[in-house]
Amino acid sequence: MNPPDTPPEPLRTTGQQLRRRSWAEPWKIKMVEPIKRTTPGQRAASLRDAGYNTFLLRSEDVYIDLLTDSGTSAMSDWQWAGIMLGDEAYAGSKNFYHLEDAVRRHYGYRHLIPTHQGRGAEHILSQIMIQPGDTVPGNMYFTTTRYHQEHAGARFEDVIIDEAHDPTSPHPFKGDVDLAKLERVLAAAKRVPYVSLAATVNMAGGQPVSMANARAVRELCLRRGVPVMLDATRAVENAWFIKTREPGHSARSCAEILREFCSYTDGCTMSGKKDALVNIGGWLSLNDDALADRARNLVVVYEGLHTYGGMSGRDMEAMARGIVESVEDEHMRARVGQVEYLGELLEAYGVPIVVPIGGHAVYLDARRFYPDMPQDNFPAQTLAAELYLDAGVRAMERGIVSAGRDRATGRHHYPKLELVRLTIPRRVYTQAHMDVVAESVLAVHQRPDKPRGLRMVYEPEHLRFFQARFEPL
Ligand code: P61
Repeated sequence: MNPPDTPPEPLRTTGQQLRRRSWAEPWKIKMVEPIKRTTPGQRAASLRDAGYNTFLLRSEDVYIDLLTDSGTSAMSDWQWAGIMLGDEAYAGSKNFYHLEDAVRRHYGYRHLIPTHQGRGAEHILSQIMIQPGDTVPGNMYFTTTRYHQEHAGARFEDVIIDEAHDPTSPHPFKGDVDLAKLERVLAAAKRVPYVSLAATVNMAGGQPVSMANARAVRELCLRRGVPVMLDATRAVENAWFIKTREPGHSARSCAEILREFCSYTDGCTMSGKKDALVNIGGWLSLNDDALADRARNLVVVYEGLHTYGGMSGRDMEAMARGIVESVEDEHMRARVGQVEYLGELLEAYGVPIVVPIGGHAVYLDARRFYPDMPQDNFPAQTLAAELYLDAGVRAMERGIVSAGRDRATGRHHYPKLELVRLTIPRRVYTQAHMDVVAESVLAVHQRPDKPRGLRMVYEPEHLRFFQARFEPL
């Protein structure tokens, strides 16, 4: 073992110098869940049955499941122990107060309204703040967030920096708001109920917002009297990027950074299924007393009593404990480090991915996989299907299918980004799984015979990507 201050010797293998890693995951595995491989024939049949939509596959037919990091985390023994301490009282469960304490301590907001998951919080927030005809500016849309804003009568305006729409731009904070764009929207709109600020912007590739930008958005909005509402779903991952990329923050803890970041906002919606390391749960936080009263009033209509909001006592306990674990620097280093490992492997293989590598996922650039395929043939949907066929790896389309249709014109939105997301569940897969994924992506990338694409044969009315069906062209 090296004394703590001695830099480790680089490892030498046959002529190569390898970077020596001084850290590994800060946990060991206590329980395993078997997964099984499938044959090419089985995968072809499963994909056909699923209408070439990875959301419609049965999970038992998947080998390595990178559909999402949502609700797919492995809980710790401390969280599982908390499950046994569930207080299932209808009202005033002690676990609610533990959760309230954890959210106040780590996110800093005054009021906590629990919800069954993130979109439950988005629904309540949109209903209490938005009036028909409003405009909601935000740093790139997210599917459910925009859905609830539009459902309440608002129009969403994208005010993210241009670099976010360019998968090759190495900008370290591609989640940043373009302040000039925001100024223009604030000046032109009839009414802006709030600015919707998302941490580590999902649709841009898991790209973070800098502390400086959050502060600047706050100052601009204060001058205009407009509140800022955070989508805190992956705000701890955002804090890790601030720590590692933004000058002046390297000596601070993720926990400290998170508190400061949230302090520039007036409330948040949260899907606890991501950062907070649980399989279900979410919340709405607000600082304003009157607004919180309205939210508590509405939560009983759609979610449940204001002290459980659709969660059981044990779920709230697991989430309270998950929050505490999620802000640990060592956890975040391993979490984001694993995503980076897969991304760097793919880069080394010459596979076109979104750079910089995101916090929760590596995003493949389907346009560069299939440069001749028109966007109307759904390149990212096609690539996700091809990946599944190759080795049973399940990924998610994040392109034209996810973007849906413009409510006013009924035409497809044509997003600049046509991506496939390889999303890494927290504390679930090993480095060997990542190696297999990278090899499969490489095989698909190198295949000389390119598919022609897909056509949509069934299109649901709401959030179509979840249940749409396709056929190969
Ligand atoms: C995901 F294909 N994300 O990334 P809920 N905000 C943000 C999210 O990432 C998020 C929610 C709010 C999911 C699940 C999912 O188009 C999709 O707890 C930044 O899922 O309700 C969820 O939180 C909503 C997958 C959601 C999708 C929508 O995989």
